[in-house]
Amino acid sequence: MLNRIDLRGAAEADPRHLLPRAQLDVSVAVERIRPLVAAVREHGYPAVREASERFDGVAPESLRVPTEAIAAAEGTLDPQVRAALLESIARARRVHDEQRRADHTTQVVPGGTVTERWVPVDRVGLYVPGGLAMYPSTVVMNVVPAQAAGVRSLVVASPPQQENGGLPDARVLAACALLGVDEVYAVGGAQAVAMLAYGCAVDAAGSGHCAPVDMITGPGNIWVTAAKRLLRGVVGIDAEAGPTEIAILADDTADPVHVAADLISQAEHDPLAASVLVTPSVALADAVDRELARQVPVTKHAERVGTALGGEQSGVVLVDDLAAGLRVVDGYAAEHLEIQTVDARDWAMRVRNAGAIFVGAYSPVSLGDYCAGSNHVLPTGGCARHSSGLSVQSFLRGIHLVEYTEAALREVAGHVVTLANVENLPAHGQAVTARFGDRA
Ligand code: HSO
Ligand code: ZN
Repeated sequence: MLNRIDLRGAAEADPRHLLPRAQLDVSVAVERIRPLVAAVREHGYPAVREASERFDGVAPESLRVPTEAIAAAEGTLDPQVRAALLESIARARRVHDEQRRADHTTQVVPGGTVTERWVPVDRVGLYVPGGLAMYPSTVVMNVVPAQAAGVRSLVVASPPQQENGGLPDARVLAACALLGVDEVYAVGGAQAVAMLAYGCAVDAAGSGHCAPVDMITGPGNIWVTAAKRLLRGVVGIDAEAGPTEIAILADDTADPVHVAADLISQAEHDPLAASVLVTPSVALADAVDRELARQVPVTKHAERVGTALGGEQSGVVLVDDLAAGLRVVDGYAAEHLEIQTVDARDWAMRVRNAGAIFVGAYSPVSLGDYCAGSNHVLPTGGCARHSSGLSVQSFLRGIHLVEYTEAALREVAGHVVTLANVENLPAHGQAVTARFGDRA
């Protein structure tokens, strides 16, 4: 089922070309949504409403979801789902709260300090897709770090659903209620991103207003991604999410039943999802193939999973040993990397590039998707080489506070003047020496 890529004996192979990734071309979509974004900026509510009618087939009179509807959605939650969501929220809160960076002051010289102050973004908009890609767990994974950072104002936008009377999906509303988010808009697509970025009235009478946000996070289809790319700069955005990926570095101590199940689990998201096994053990590769042949036909989304596993983006990579395997997974820079080997933690600590690492037999990716406490919004498409997943830090800005006394400034003044002169910016030097009676 999985393509086999044999790198045994290959010196320092660069796996990036051997494990191709699906490329999404967003630039064409950016041009297509440019007029809509401009219309929302210029006209506000009527443009958003018109786009909602056109793309979602429904346009609520008021874009703002009444708080009673959010509370009511929580009431309809199945008790088991509610308990699981609350556990997911509690664990994520515990981790993200503890990871908030503390301000740090460095005394550079006596009388001269630099403090890094971590200040939350003021207002954040979270986009939550509708339909197949609607995950209450993603609401949790976006809202929890923003709240842990201390974001004061958090708003959710999600497409109106015809079958829910023009409100967003009830599970999205319920997740908002459990997280304490009460500003929710029934708006989807590029028009939602534009509305969040520019702000607009929420009904024809202008009786309410959605204030512009400073940052937009959350997944979405190609139109949402295009709007986020277009509006980057007007607002901050998170990374552009591509199809999900799992890589597993495993040796012959790994259980093929687990390995196969984990490869299938992420393939379930998308026919373009990538599932990659990297192993020095041919016996394991064979056993995983047999397991896949057994497990795939009986999994609920067998067709999607089969397409993803059989696609060129997925495969088994055979390597000489775990050290060679480590080079492969580092080159690939997977969104999710599982280590199922002897001394799994030691190998995990040597990994340089991965969105998140799942260590040992009992830390599968799906645990991280829901209930580990870690965040499941992670860099895809090799972006783990330079980026991190969503975290409390994503919603904080570090502001340097520079505090020097007169004596400390006087002591370094000569160096400032020298550097200013070498850059032919003498007024910079003057700004220092003017304080010590040296007038230009
Ligand atoms: N594995 C996905 C997140 C997710 N899984 C949501 C289930 N629901 C990307 O990390
Ligand atoms: Zn998942």
